[in-house]
Amino acid sequence: QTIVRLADYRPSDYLIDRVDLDVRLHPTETRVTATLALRPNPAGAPGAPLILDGDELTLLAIALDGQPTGPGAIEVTPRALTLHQPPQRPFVLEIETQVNPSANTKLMGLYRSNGVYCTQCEADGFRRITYFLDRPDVMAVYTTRIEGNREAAPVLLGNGNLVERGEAGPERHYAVWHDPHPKPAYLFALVGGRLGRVGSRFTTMEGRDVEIAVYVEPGKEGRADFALDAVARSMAWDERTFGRAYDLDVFNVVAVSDFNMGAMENKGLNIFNDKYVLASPDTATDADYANIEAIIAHEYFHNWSGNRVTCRDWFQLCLKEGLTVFRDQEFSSDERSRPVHRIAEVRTLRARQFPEDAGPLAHPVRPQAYREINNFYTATVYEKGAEIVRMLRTLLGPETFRGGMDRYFATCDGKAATVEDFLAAFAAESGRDLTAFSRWYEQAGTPTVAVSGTYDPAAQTYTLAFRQSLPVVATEAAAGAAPRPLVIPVALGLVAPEGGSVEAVSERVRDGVFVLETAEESLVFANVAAAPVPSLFRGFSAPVKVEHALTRDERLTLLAHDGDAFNRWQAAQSLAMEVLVDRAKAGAPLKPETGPAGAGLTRALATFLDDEALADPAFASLVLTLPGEQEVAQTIGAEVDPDAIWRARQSLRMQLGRDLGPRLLALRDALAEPPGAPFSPDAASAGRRALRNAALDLVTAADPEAGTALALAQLDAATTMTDRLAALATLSLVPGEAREEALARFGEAYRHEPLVLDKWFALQAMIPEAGTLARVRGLMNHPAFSLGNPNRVRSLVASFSLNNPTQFHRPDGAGYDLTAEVVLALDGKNPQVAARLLTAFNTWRMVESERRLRAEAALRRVADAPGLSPDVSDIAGRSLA
Ligand code: B3K
Ligand code: ZN
Repeated sequence: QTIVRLADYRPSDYLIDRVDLDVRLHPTETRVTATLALRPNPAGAPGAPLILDGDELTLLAIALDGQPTGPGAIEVTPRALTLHQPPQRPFVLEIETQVNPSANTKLMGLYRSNGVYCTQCEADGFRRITYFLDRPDVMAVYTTRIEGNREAAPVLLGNGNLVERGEAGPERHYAVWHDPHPKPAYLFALVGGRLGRVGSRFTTMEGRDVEIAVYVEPGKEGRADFALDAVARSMAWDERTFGRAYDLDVFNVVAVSDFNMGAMENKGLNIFNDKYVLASPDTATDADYANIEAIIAHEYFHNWSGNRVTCRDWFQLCLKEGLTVFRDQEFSSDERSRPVHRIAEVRTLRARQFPEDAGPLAHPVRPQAYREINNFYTATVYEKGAEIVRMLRTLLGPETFRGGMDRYFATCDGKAATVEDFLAAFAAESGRDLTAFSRWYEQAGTPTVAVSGTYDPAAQTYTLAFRQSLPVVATEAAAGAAPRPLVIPVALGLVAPEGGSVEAVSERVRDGVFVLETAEESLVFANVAAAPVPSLFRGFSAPVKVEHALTRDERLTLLAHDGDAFNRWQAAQSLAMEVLVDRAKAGAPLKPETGPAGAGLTRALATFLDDEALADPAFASLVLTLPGEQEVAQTIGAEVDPDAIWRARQSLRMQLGRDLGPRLLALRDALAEPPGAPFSPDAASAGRRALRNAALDLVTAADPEAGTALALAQLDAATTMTDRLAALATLSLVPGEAREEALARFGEAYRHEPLVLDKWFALQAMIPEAGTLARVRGLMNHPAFSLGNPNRVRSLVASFSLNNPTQFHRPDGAGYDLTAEVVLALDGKNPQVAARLLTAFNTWRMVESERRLRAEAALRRVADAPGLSPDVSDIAGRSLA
């Protein structure tokens, strides 16, 4: 397996200006005729052979400028078609290939999902449709003629605008689509199938009348309205917020049920995992609605950040992904609650990206080398990439940031750009040197910032001393190079011990932000009348771990009085974390404890609930949610015992449920929906449901019997999937007949709803009990389960391996074995999904030694298996390195 390095980038020797595709859809013998208008690239090597990428293609015919190629002129290998002496002037290659969409279980290239023909080309799937220069810096104008059976594929969709359609014989018809915007091959898409449609129109700020449509499985049109509306809201938001308008006459979204990831931003034809399109109150939870809105927005926003400005090479992936995640996060914050959304973002970052950055798969936001690019669609590239963009805005201020974005779009429109191009736009706009800032893209690992505060009553000064340290991460390209200090924006404020903010000044603080640029720095505030409590990294202003010596009382002050909602939540989290880490390290048996730490936290939460829960239930539900098991494991860092963490967390939940019980029950009543109230997925309604269900969860932890009764009643009365699933989740944690019956009834009721069964699979896979392993094995034989469908694998197996720490890390190693077994069984079918599942082993070095040995053995078994895909062998190799 060859390694690709950023340092080796060279422009393509040839360019392709126009692509005419003629695709004749057939279940097993689809024929593709590609007419490519090529020319030598002035920036390439003159006279070089033309090497077109290909993968699992059957070559039927090839012609150069209308003539058959002479003997020896071309050479075909499994992964390439080489033209040895291409003309050194513009020329046309016509290539006819055949592919088998029904046999395509990798779900890359052209495949069939439930009978629907669809494509996935990012990162390198276009080469599975035709021979091509399959790299993002080769951009062409595409015209696609799609022909298919009228019965089986009445709907034929392509990129761009529809220019022609008609009959093609007795049973067949065709459609011609033209996309005027030059694009890389990874943005190509087509769809052919029997699909239902909902549509609307949107007039852009430039006066363009756009037809928007969402295509779904026939009969499910009613579940597509929310996604359709989210498209229009995304279009309006991007105009308002970034001045970006849509640039084609149609915007189509198609939902398919077999999809390797969430969705794909193909130009004018976004293809989605149906999980992120279909929603109805009866089948989708509030979290589903929020995800749908966010992913619709994300893919739509790519139209500018990704499509109009694309990436020069795959090392620049964060250029489109980090930026677009930042944009979708801003959208959700504007459409919903900003502080609540920020907390959700940080929870994801800490649960997914921090472990990645601390484990064997750590890599810089812009990697310097890869073996399999599909393994780099990671939390680091996406989520940490978004944090870098957010820091840039914090450093430059919102106006300059917006100016920089405008400049980036203006200078890079129609180009395949780099991270350097992106930063250059902001440097030019702000007049600042962003060289040191750019290290965020190059250095892997989560920085730690240690802060200590000293008050000098005589001088009336308050000093904050900062020290940043970066882990040394050995990556493929930079083996253990010493990390250099990062530019870290610290949004901060000082809080008076009795509440209220301290108006202290320091010339190093501008608009509430101090910029830490060196390894160690001190910040002095003058005229401080009494010792304040520092509120640091407000809004989580940098993706770092903070070590500061705040006392418990100081944190309680922040929880009660900080003007920054994020840091109020953070104060509660850090109080809880301290208790959890202490208890986990002590390995205490399971009982609700009444230590002073626990009691202090409970009292503070009681006051908080009394004063504020009804005013902002969504925020309150987050304050009540303890740090997750993975986060506790990260904080402990080494020799982790997942069972001890679970017990610690469970004991604190029991304690909170017991001490806050009456309040929590009162809140449930106060927040009950009036009977017959219409459903709304909006953030406020969702927040009320979230707090009611968080209360149910804690009450049940303390009193399983009473909780079971409440949950059963809720299950019966529920009018939303959110409430029904929350009740079932609560029941799933209480062993016994009630649970088994409720699970059986739910499974029966939704047996024809795969997306709902996914939730049912996931719940059962996450039960923290030894019986879960057998349960998961059993469910793998359920008629609705299939290794061929990525959603099923993710909901059942990945939920077990990635979201059930005690059972994945079973002391006997059986959780590791199951995961390894499924990875190997899946690898031959769908390497991308198999590789993703294998990342569950990311934390294997952190667990205590007996588990570690078993995890390593399972990983080795995978690594040593014959005939591994590049995807799985890359993850296995790096995990063991
Ligand atoms: N760009 C796609 C991800 C493609 C993943 C390829 N393995 C979806 C997105 O981030 O919008
Ligand atoms: Zn994306």
